[in-house]
Amino acid sequence: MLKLYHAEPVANSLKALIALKEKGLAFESVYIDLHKFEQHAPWFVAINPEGQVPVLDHDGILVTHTTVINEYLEDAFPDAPPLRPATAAGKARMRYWNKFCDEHVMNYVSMHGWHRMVGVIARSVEAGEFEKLVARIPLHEQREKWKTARSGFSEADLANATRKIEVAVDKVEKQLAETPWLTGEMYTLADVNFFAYCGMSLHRMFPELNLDKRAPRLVDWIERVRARPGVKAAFAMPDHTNPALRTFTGEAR
Ligand SMILES: N[C@@H](CCC(=O)N[C@@H](CS)C(=O)NCC(=O)O)C(=O)O
Repeated sequence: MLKLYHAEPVANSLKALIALKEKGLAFESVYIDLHKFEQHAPWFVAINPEGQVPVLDHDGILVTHTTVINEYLEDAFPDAPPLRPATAAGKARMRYWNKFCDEHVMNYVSMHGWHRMVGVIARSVEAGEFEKLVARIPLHEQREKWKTARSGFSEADLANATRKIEVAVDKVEKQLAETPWLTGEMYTLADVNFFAYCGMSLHRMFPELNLDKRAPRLVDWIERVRARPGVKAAFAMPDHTNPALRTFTGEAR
């Protein structure tokens, strides 16, 4: 029995949802409302001491961190359609891209998302109440991120994040000149990873990148990923985001 604790089909939640849907695995969906800070509630922190979504529960085995979750699904369900190459070389290429997405992409797109969206949520909470909510966030980095979201990220940090995203866009464009998917001939967890963290929101969040001109292969890749039934099914999961805050979401569904 599989259960996924997740939020909207965006970023980390989307990444795990796509893998489950692509593999055709039935699962119980448990929605965690980030707008209500449910991820920091004691009952949820008992499930994930880091107070973040998503979390996979497979017959009582709790798995956190999306790259780990998605590879766990490959190992635990070998008969489901694979999203990981069979060869050692293919696996290494996929993991190289996963590492790149996790270390050099996620936090930078996330910073812009938090600046535009989570900041609005953080500022909607009254002062005393906000401090109480922050005090129960288990990870120091996340506590700081919530505080910064409330006060606003610095222009220098945002500019650096944009630079990192530009580097990623150019790097992926270069790879797609060589191979149809990030890892090679096969659509893998690396494509899922870059799409969920970056690809899905590029047009909407960074129109100034002029993507159609700068990275036409990436634009085509985004369309190919979006067209996949598993991706469509993941996007069809409930989205309770306030429409006014949809900087990450919306366009796709
Ligand atoms: N490295 C983690 C990151 C998880 C993460 O950042 N989750 C976000 C949602 S996209 C979250 O729970 N944010 C709410 C918070 O940190 O308070 C993963 O890959 O799962």
